[in-house]
Amino acid sequence: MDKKIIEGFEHVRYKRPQLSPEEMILRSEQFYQEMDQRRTVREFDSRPVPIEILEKIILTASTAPSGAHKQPWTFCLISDPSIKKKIRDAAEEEEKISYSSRMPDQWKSDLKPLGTNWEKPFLEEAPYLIVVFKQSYGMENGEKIQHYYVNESVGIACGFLIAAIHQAGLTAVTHTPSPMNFLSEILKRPFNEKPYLLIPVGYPKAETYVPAIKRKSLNEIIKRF
Ligand code: IYR
Repeated sequence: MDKKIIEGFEHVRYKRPQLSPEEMILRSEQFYQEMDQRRTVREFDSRPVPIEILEKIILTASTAPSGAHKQPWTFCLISDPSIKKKIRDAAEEEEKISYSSRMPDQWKSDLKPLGTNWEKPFLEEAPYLIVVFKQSYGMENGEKIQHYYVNESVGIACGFLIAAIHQAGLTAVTHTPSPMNFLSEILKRPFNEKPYLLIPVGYPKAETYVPAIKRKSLNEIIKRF
């Protein structure tokens, strides 16, 4: 039986191929090794990327679980150079103030090893910008739709998005200009949507360096019970 009615709602049978424990161990190891190669990259090659890849990456993000399956997200995909420039100018204006007066010294010294500053050339250099908006509530035919666990849902979708970008052979930076309401204005988003993350995507520049950071070991992050 592939379908079943439960309390008046149709359910479909869920099936996944059965893997042996050995195969599962191998696959989990391979996926970890692949994801461990992911690095945040802030320097992009301006080589174009086929848009189908970006569309598939966004579809992958949309497979994330969400509160009551409300899918409270909008992904703005930007390739228009004039919009990228507007976003860069507005982001740099905010970041300039942040780095010079809003961020405490501790924060700036914590960022020193990563080599960030107020300048954001990647906002124009990357072939695509994805701006993820969270929908605090939905709007359908002028009616408000309740959304649930919006931050959790959109955060998980962004995780899927970043994993999909890496798996496709591209790189990204999770950029959080602050404040970022300028994104709502430039992209003319409705009132129920708030900017969540700005993610430039592309190929890394031919010769790119990233900070020599280490990830915490399993023993540092796991507590067994
Ligand atoms: N939003 C600023 C500062 C910044 C903050 C953190 I926490 C980072 O991990 C990286 C940067 C910027 O984008 O430069």
